Amino acid sequence: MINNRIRIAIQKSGRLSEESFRLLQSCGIYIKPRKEQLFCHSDNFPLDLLLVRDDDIPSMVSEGTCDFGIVGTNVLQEKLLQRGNDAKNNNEIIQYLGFASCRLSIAVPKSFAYQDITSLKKCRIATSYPHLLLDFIQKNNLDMEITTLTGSVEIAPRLGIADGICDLVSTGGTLEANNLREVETVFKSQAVLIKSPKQLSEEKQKIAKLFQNRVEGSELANGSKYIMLHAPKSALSLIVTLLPGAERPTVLELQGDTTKVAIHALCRESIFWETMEKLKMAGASSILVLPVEKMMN
Ligand code: PRT
Ligand code: ZN
Repeated sequence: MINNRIRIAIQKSGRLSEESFRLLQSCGIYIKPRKEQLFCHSDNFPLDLLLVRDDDIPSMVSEGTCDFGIVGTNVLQEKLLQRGNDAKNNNEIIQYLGFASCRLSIAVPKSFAYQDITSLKKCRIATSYPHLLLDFIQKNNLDMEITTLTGSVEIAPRLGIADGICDLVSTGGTLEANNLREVETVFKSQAVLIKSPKQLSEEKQKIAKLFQNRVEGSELANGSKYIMLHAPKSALSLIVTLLPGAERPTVLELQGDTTKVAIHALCRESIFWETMEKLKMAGASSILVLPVEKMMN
């Protein structure tokens, strides 16, 4: 039997899971994950889901067990460096997804007399990302020792097994709670959609393209807003320049008022209160900002 369904690997349980499911949902793909089930399928789109640990996602996708995967670039790049940049087996990044943003940073105890990066000379740094750290060390011509730990990296200095750590940071709360100070950023990460380098059948390619277009549309909509407002005709050109990331706006006559127009525009950026206040000062009124749910170009 020919299987014309595509397969995506997402994290079973962790910081990527909820947003990964949300993304599929925003693509109109409905999946009901059942407890303890590692394989689920969608009834309304030819897509199956494999729920795994995030560390397994890059190899599952590069080997073609899954056609797509959602993973942090920290894990993706660590695995790539570990494999030695084998170009023909590289997963392709299809879309940056903007969630699970964090940075891999070097941190030292607050008591450490840190001045600049040269203060780290001969230091022992504990990390779960030895390849990303080694890459940073080599690119910056540094001289440090790496101690690889799989978890609880932040307590390594207190235990006396390292002078500092190199770990993921998002709010900085964990570093603060462990009396550590962030001193160097090694790598910036966010979740991405990756695609297998393995060739798909023609039928699967069509489904994959459809899926990619939906993800792209969902991401475009995510960062966009639709704005509607009334403006004096005399202020039209000034008001249009104030709209952030706007494409050509639609300008409509207002019934019963020849001095004003209605402006509708799609803005590819967030619209902050400051922008609305500037629009109002320029003469705009009845300003409405609406979220955009889906988009297709
Ligand atoms: O079980 P599995 O292997 O699937 O999960 P995991 O435990 O390896 O990963 P998980 O769910 O913790 O993280 C998955 C991915 O989320 C990571 O690979 C990153 O891409 C991303 N991410 C974003 C983070 C963080 N932010 C983050 N803050 N991953 C981990 N952390 C940890 C960090 O290691 C440290 O312990 O959170 C702590 C620091 O957070 P703050 O907010 O105190 O700075
Ligand atoms: Zn993991």
